[in-house]
Amino acid sequence: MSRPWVLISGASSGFGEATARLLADQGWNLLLTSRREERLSSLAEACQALGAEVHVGAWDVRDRAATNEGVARLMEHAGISASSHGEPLRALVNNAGLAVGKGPFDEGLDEDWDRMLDTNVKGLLFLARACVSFMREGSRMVNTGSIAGKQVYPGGNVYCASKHAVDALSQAMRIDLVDRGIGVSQVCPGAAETEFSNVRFKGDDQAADAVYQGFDPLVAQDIAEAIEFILSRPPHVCINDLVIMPTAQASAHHLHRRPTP
Ligand code: NDP
Ligand code: 8X3
Repeated sequence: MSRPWVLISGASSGFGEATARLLADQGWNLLLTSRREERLSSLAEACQALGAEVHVGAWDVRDRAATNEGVARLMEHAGISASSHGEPLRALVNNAGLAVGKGPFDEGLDEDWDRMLDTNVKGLLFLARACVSFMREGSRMVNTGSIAGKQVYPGGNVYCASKHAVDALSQAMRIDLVDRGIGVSQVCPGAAETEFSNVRFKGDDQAADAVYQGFDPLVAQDIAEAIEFILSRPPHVCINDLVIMPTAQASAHHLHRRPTP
C-alpha cells in the first residue's frame, strides 16, 4: 500500500517539526510548509532518510493568494488532485501559529494583534479551505489550539482570543465536514518548551527561558505523539479534542514550580 500524504504547517520548528519526523518514521509522505525555507529543506532531507517522499513550500499563511498557490503546487508535486480518483490528502496538521507580546490589552500594539489574529485565525482558515478540496472520506484535520483557547490568563488577551477562535472553528469545521466523512480534531497543549516563548518575547531569550524554569514543561515530541495517535485511530473514531498539560500545570492559572535552592 502507498504511504498516505499529510500536509503540516509550522513545520520549521517545535510541534510541526517533531510531527514531521515522527510521521515520516511511521510511514507517511510529507508536504511541509512554513516561512523559513532552509529549515524545511534540511528537515525534508532528514525525513527522506526515514523513507518518506517529501515536498516543501515556503509561504506566509497570512497571505491568502500565496496559501492557495502554495497548496496547489504541493498537491501537484504529490500527484494529488481534487477529483475523486487517486490518492487524496489524507491529513492536514494545521499548526502554524504564534503569540506576540504579553501584557494588558490597553498597552497592546496593533502590529502584534494583527500578527496573532491574521496567523492563528485567518491563516488557519485559509489553509484549511485550500486543503479541503483535496481531502476525501477518511481524511482528517488536526488543528493546534491551546489551553489558551480554553481559559484566559493575565496578559494573554488577544492570543487567548485567537485560540478561543481556533476552538470554535474546530467545532464548526467538524460540523461542516461531517457529511463528507472528514474528521476534525483539536490538540490543546499547555506550556511546551519550543521557540514559542522566544517569539512571544521578541528574542528576549532570558524572558523565554524563565517561562519554563522550576518545572518540567511539555516538549515537542509529546505533542507529535498525540497527533500521531489521532491520525492512527481507525476510520470510525475521531478524537475531537485533546487537552495536554505538563503534570506540574493544573490549569492556565496553576503552575507548581520547584522552590529555587
Ligand atoms: P514554534 O515557534 O516552535 O513554531 C511555530 C511554527 O509556526 C514555526 O514553524 C513557524 O515557522 C510557523 N509560523 C508562524 N507564523 C507563520 C506564518 N505567518 N506563516 C507560516 N508559518 C508560520 O512554536 P510551537 O511549535 O510551540 O507552536 C506551534 C503551534 O502550537 C502554534 O499554533 C502555537 O500557538 C501552539 N501552541 C504552543 C504552545 C507552547 O507552549 N509552545 C502551547 C499551545 C499551543 P516560520 O517562522 O518558519 O514561518
Ligand atoms: C501556549 C500556551 O499557556 O502560553 O499556547 O498560552 S500558553
